Amino acid sequence: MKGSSDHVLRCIACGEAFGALPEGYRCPSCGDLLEVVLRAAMAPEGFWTLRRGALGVWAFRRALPSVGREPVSLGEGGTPLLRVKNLAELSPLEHVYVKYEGQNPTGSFKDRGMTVAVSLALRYGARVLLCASTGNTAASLAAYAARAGRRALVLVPKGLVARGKLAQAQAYGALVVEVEGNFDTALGLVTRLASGGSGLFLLNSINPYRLEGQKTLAYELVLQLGRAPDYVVLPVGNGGNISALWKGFTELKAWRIITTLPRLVAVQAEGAAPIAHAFNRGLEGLEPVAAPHTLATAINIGRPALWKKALRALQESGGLALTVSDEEILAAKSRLASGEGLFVEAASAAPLAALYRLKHSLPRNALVVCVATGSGLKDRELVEERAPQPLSVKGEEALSSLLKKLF
Ligand code: AN7
Repeated sequence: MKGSSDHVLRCIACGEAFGALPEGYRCPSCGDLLEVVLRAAMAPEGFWTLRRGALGVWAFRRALPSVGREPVSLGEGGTPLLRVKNLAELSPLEHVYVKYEGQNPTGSFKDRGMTVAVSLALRYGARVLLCASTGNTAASLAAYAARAGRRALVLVPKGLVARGKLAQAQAYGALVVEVEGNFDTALGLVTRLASGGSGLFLLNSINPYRLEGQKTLAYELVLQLGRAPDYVVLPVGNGGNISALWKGFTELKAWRIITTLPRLVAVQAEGAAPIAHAFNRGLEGLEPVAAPHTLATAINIGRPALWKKALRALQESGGLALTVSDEEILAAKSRLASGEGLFVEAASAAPLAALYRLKHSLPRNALVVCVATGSGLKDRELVEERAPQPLSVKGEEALSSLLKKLF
């Protein structure tokens, strides 16, 4: 395998550095997670001039590992940041925004990481691209593999993934294999498959190149707001996105582009909340949830591979972690759609559900961003199962009298 000389991969525990991804994607000495450390920095002037152009992951290529060729891209990033206008129930909070990541090419934030990691996979000579997934990573990997002209293999836990996400991955030409067990079982399987010189390249977020792409979410927020937010609230599953966001913000601070850092608020579903529990217990370590369950299937993860990076992000940012029930998630999902025109998937509504709980404990003038990680078209069945029968009328007269009653 071959890396590029503009970065090293450093172990988050023992600090040992490597020129390229080692076998197994973890530190060969101590087994812990790796992170990308770039040799170059971004100058503040260079950063702020980006405000004038179109946003997107590759607008920040100077802060990304070099891919040495045209990136494998579908136009990811550059998603809208929308101010919440109509949700009066968020009062007294005055400045709540939603970063709508559902607008990415395959409908979730995963595309930010996949464009970078798949581009690097080619540099590493990958033949087959591989991941385990609760759905969105699968769809994203499949799309970028298609774009790169590579085959994709995804393992998903049987019966625990939104049907539309599987169909989407299959439409892009991926081989989708269901396995007995949960996401954690599938991730264990792919991690073993990807080692041993198999030519299978792993694209789950233990692959630190994924997080490089995903950190651009932080960059975009700062460009869109002109400053760092005070709080960023996001759903947490495997812990990749929160780690990536924190990396992005801390880089901007180190480069003196921002002067303050946000507090990160991790939201998990009650039935799958090992990170929230570990953080709130005081960081003694992770106690995995053996049989996680939530209807927000995207975040139905009991043994998050990136728990250490996620806890570090929470601790360093002075953040918060909380759990919300499936009922609260569904209620928030419905309010975002009917109140703001934002149709998000269940996991992506968890931050709003959390804000309902937190609204009296945050400063009322705090600048708060909720990350809406995926589109509502992703788990349509949740809505379809609960939708009322449409009214039905026969003829124009019946329609007129119905409308008179309603409007
Ligand atoms: C919509 O697709 O893990 O904490 O395999 O799809 O970075 O795991 C999805 C995760 C939040 C949690 N929101 O992010 C997968 C997968 C949505 C998601 C998360 C996921 P991480």
